[in-house]
This record gives sequence, structure tokens and C-alpha cells, in this order.
Amino acid sequence: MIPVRGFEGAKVAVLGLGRSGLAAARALEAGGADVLCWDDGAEARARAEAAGCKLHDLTRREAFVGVAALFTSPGIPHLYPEMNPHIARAYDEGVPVDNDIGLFFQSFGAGDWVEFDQPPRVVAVTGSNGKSTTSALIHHVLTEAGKPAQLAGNIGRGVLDIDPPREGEIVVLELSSYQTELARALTPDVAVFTNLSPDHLERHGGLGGYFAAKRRLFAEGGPDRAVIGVDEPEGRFLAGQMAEGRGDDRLIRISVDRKLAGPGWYVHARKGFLSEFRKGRQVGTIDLRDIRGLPGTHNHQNACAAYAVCRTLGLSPKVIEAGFHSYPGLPHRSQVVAEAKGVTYVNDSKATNVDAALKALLAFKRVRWIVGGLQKEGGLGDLAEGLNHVAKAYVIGREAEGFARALGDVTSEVCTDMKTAVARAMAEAEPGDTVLLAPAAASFDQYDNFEHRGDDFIVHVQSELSKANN
Ligand code: UMA
Repeated sequence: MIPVRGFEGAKVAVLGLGRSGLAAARALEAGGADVLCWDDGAEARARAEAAGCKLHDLTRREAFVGVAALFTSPGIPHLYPEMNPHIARAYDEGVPVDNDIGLFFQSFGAGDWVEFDQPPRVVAVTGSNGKSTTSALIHHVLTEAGKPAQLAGNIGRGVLDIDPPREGEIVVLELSSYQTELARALTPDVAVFTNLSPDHLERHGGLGGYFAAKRRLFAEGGPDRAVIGVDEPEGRFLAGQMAEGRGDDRLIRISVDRKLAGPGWYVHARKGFLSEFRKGRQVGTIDLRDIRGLPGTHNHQNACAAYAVCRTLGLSPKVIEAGFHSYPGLPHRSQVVAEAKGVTYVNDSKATNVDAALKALLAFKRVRWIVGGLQKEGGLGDLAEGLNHVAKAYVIGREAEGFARALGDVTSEVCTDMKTAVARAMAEAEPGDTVLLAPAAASFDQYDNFEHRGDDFIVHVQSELSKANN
């Protein structure tokens, strides 16, 4: 845990007692604050109390008297679609609002670092898609190369929960827009912007708000190094704003759309080959085509970002390539869960939006596609290119019929539940096909979260395969 500095003896409130809230409460307490905890859910309150948290009812009229600051959780809306009432009151009463990410950057860099020859550094990764894989890949390559490293943030571990960093350690943080939008301190040594596509629009009041939230990671002063995906206008704009000249190599531009070269620093991947150019010369290359844990162009973009970060941290192309080959992949992201009779079963439950599902479809030649759930704003129109790879869609979700209609001309079958979808896809699959769960939708109509949905897919694949073998 990283004890939070700056609130010794002060009364502070923590709102939301999930992973980040509980970690923040513990870290604040370890730093000597008097921590008052609240969650709008009774179950979470009971769990937190059992874990030793001091509850403090924020709905009471005097709740904020004497409170120095409020720390909120990423899942709690603080502006759109409407402000959480406790946050609104904190603002009205002049109480500063921050989150665990702000506290982390404020507290990272404790006094005992004066003894270190090489202080710990932070790599922060944001973007719409690929940030978990990019973060996990950076962490994996560093660890395989024998460098001390820790991984936290949106990927599942509260940032304040990490161990106090050792000499030379690299802390890799995956940061969502929910986290960057509110944090009062954001000072990574290396910052990554993978790509941008519409997501969480309600929460940010539209695409501009969503981009603005992510952009904060690169604001005033900025990181020492920035790795920026330039395949969308927003990335191009951000890179253009950061660069102080044509040869500015504090900035590494990455692309999977086009060859990048010039006086600066670039990493691109085309047709499965990653190339690094610096000052107009090629200085590194990796054949990504047979790397099992990183299939498809979207993963090649993740590879470019991870490669660029590892290069800024001093690793050689050969060491990075070895790390890529041993990367096991993350659950629910391009996760190969079975191969039988020439058919591959892939769990990409994390493809919760249209862009991620499109990238998953493009990674495989002939797809039996399990799709559906709670549709996001913007419809399914942008999937068109990927639909050429679909042999048939097996539609799940409470609104499966409407979802199937929205898919247009694609051959589809309304299955509603996962069990039926897996059984039907398996029965019809031919050798060479991929049965792919890439829902292009949120899971909350049928599941607690995308992990639960992916686990359900795996259970049914295994049970149908064992039926077929008996
Ligand atoms: N709550 C309230 N009032 C509200 C809403 C929620 O009190 O109005 C309470 C809930 O009752 C619950 C708590 O807040 O007890 C949950 O807080 P939370 O949703 O922020 O969840 P955490 O467990 O703290 O997890 C958060 C991130 N969750 C979200 O951003 C929604 C996790 O990212 C992250 O891994 C974790 O912190 C550790 O850093 C998950 C996620 O879904 C994976 N992220 C989104 C995504 O990837 O699309 C952004």
C-alpha cells in the first residue's frame, strides 16, 4: 500500500466502497487521516464496516462539517448524466473533490527515495480500446526482462494498493476516462494514448468530453515521454499539440494504418511487421504474425504502444520481442479458450463497444459470431467492414431480436442466452472457423459485468465440447 501524505490528522470522506474506495480509505488511514466512509449501497456499506471502515452517513445535513476533502470512486458520476448528490453537496460547501488517482500521484515519491540511484517511474496508459492489453504487455515484458514492475488501475487493482515501489521499479497504470477526468494530480513519467472511439458518451457529455478526460494525462507540463496512437484525428491533434519541433523525440507516434517516418521517433505495424524509425532510420523490427497472444491489427497496435514504452525505458528490440512471444494474453481479450476439430473458440467479452468488436472480427477469417447485449449509443453501423468476416451471427441478450434486426443483412439467429448461442455456433462451425464472443454491447442486461459474461461463454464451450466427445 502507498500511504497517502498531506492529510495527517484531517477528517476526510471516501465515497464508494468498491476496489478503489476501500484501497483509498486504507491508504488515507495509513497516512494518518481520520477517514469517514460512505457508499450508496447497503451491501457495500456492510462489507466495508466488517473490513474495519468507519461509516459516516453522507446524506445527513451536517455530513460535510469539518471535512477537508472528498475522495470519490471512478464508477460514480460526478458531472454527467447528472452529478451524484453527495458530490454536489461537497462542491456547494467548498469541499475539494478528488479520487484515488490524484492521491496516488500526490503521494508517489516518498522521502526514502533519496537513497535510490534510480527512482521508481510511472507509466500511465489510456485510450478507448487496448489499454488493458497494452498495460499488461508492458508489465509482462519488463518482468520477463528482469526489471521490477507492478500493474494497477482500471485493470482491477486499486492504485493505492500497490506495494511501496523499490529502486528502479516501473509502476504501470491503466487509467480510464472515469479516473483521469477527476484526478487533481496526473504526473506520469511516460503516458500512452492508444486510440479513440466513442464510448461512455453519457458519462462525459459526448465525444468531446470523453476526449478531454483522456487528454488530461498529457496536459500542462506533460509527461517526460508520450506515446500516441495517430490513427484517429484526436491522436493526431494530441501529438501535434505535444510536439515542440519536427524532431522532438519526447514523443513517439504509433500507427497500424500507415508507415511513419521522419526526423522524429515512430513505431508502426503494417501487414504484421512492426518497425521502429528514429531520426529517419529504421532501428528495430519485429515479425508479429506468429505471436499467439497478440492476434489481429488491434493487438498489433497494442504491441506498437508497448514496444515504444519499453524502448523509452531502455529495453532492446530483441528483449521486447522475447517478451511478446511469452505473453499469455488477458482473460476476456482475444482469449483462445479451446481448439477442437479445426475450430477455434475465442473469448473477447471485453469487446463491449462497436469498435472493439470490429477489431476482433477483423482478426479472424471466418467467424461464427456471438454478439448482443445492451446496445451503446451510436448503433451498429460502423461494423460494416467486419461483417464480411462473419459466416453467421448468434445473437444473445434480452433484446436479441432488435439487436439481430440492427445487424442488417448478416445471416443471424436469435439465441437470447449464451448456452443456446454456443451450442448452435458449435453445431454449425466448419474446420477453419472461429467461434468468437465479441458482443459489441454492454453485459448488464444479463450479467454483472463482462468478466461474468466471458466466464459463462467458457463454461458452455467446455460443456458442449465434453458432450460432443462423449
Ligand atoms: N456507488 C455509490 N454511488 C453511486 C454509484 C456507485 O455509492 O452513485 C458505489 C457502489 O455501490 C459500489 C462502489 O460505488 O460499492 C463501486 O465503485 P466503482 O464502480 O468505482 O468500482 P470499483 O470497485 O472501485 O472499481 C473501480 C473501477 N470501476 C469503474 O470504473 C466502474 C474498476 O474498473 C477498476 O478496476 C477499479 O476501480 C480499480 O482501480 C472496471 C471498469 O468497469 C474494470 N472500468 C470501466 C471500463 O473499463 O469500461 C471504466
